[in-house]
Amino acid sequence: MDQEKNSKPETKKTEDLKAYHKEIKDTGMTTNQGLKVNDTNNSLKAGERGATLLEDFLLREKITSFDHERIPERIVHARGSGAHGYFELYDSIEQYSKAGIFNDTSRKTPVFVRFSTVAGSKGSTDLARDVRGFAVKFYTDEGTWDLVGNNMPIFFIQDAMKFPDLIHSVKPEPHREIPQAASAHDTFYDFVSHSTETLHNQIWLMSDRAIPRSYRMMEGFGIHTFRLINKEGVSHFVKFHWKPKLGVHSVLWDEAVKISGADSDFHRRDLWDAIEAGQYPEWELGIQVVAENDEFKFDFDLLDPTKLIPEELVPVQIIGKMTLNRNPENFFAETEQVAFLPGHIVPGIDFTNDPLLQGRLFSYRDTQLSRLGGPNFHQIPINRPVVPTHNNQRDGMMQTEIPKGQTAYFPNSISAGCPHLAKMAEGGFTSYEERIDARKIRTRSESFNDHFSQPALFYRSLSKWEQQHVADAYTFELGKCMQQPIQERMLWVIAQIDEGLAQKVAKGLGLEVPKSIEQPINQAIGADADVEKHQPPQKKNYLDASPSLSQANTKFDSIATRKVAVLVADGFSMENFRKMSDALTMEGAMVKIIAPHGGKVICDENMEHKVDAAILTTESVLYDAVYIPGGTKSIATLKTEAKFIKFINEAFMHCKAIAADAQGQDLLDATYVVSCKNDKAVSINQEAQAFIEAIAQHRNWDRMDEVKKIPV
Ligand code: HDD
Repeated sequence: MDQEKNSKPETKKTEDLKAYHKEIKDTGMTTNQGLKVNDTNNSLKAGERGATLLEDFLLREKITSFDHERIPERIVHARGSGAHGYFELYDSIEQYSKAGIFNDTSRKTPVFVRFSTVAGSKGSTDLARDVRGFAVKFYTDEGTWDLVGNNMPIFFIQDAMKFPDLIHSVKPEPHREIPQAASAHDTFYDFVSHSTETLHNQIWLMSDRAIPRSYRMMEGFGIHTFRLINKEGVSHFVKFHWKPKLGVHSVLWDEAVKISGADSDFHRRDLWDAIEAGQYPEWELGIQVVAENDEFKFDFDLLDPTKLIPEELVPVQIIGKMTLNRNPENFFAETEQVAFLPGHIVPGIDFTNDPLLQGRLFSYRDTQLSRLGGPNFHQIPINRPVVPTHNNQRDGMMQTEIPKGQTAYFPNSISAGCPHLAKMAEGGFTSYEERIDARKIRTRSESFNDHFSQPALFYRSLSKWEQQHVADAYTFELGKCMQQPIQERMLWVIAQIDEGLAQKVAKGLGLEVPKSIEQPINQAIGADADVEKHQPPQKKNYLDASPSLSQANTKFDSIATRKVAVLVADGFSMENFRKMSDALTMEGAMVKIIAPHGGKVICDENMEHKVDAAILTTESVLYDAVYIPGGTKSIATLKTEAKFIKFINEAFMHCKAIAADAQGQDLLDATYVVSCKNDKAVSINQEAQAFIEAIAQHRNWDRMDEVKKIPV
């Protein structure tokens, strides 16, 4: 891996991008016209203290360029981070799809991936409680395929027509532009409580999935049911899943709030650092396949994007792996300008009539026109396919190509019919010929009407600690609502998911769960209000629980890339530190030295060690575990610094693994750890292995009730 890391691994796409790289090394400064510049600090003036002259083209070029540096941020998913990588197929799935990417196991298909939050602006915190975008651009040999998904397997609404309402409700309220990057406010819950189709995604939003530990530890989902089309033209329904090799892990809300202050770029930095360190993030691609004939065998509609297919009903088949191995050269040129369109598909993949997907097929192209300035956004280097493109589309803002020849129409004879059409056998795209016998009608299918069964399935499938987090999240979010009728309406809808959950939240809010919904609300929003229409007399229970929905059943087999804070001062035990540090780094963990000051710290073998962070500049929430090596002098110093005590207490409160050597125990005795010495994730004077296993478990949730007493 090291060799690969040093040489900065290339894909066909990163090779292609090199043609556009601009090295600014050993070069003099010029204007955009190539004129050598010898002063970029002073404008041209009429006399030393005189007015600046209009003639000053150097000033004008520099300032106008600066004035126009910004492009409109994405209306949603404005905050994001990207990386390059590649996708490899394990086994051909030609029985389902004729797509080259799904047939040819020898290919390394280049990808560019952008992760994002949804609601916040470009500069908002990474740790907002939010859905995360998971958009993958595959540069395939048959053209570009974009799988534009999220880290949750379902969406808030069933029809694209409602998207502007959903987004307007969650964005900062229009009169005072508050709150930033937060769903915890009246307008969002006003909308949610009136549109019960949102409840499934809403309860996922209240779960730990909304506060990931890392982009590298999230699942991704294509959400919609798509089609796979094989060589015979047979269609199968498919749902796409990304499964992270590191498992699915989250932070606690208390951490999220504090990380937002300590390092609001936490996820961006984490992704960048992991790739720079050669710890390449990996996900496996899985598919759930349903034969056309089985379309109606489920208790929900496959075209309804607010429903998932439980993995226990249709298992996920793992078909390949994506590796991210290269950071972008330039954030704006690549991550900001990348344009994902769900309408970018390749032969072998096709759409279904999911009404949310259908609307997206329009929206994404449309948004790039204003975001990237015109119809030629596909010519921006990051958006260019790795295969040549030829057609008769011409001109427009920022045309950077020079199409040669006399013709720009089809059919033509002047250019010998070029560009000619590809026959299907030559890979020409043909849409799946779906039989349709329909009336033109503006309505929602009855089969989409069950809004409560799957949120209830999700909640039932969570572990005790996950359920507690959901209750806490609802209490927090609704507690931030100012209007009691909205809070009560939400309590009523939550009660339709789970009565016990509603009671817990109501207690936290100091309210009662209403027995019914107030009439005036329904009148105000019309007779067709979802709240009335979609109350099923009984929730369907086609599965008691779906274990795959719970993070308690994720992978706990690795500590790779976990950050371990080592708390030291001068005189710390080098022998103990070396043993532990070697064991941790062998397993791929990142060991960070935290000391009372920056610069260097000296161990008991009189060696200098570089300090990674002075205690004043860092916070416990930025690490996964804490280790305290012995050394009498070191421990004595740490004990006198209140922030080290707070650091340990916080890690303990957040249920993290803590290890100390015999003398380190002295320091732990000054913390709340003293009250839980038998805790399975506290290892005192034990072999490194015990600590490693505790870190791999991510958290010790058994501690959850006990640590609530800690006043940090
Ligand atoms: Fe969307 C961006 C994911 C529904 C309209 N969306 C955007 C991005 C992701 C998603 C990951 C960011 C892409 C990037 O990194 O550049 N969106 C989804 C998913 C949806 C979904 C998983 C439902 C399953 N979106 C959706 C609907 C509409 C949009 C129904 C409109 C009708 N989405 C947009 C957009 C954005 C966008 C306004 C903003 C920037 C962009 O497209 O390029 O067009």
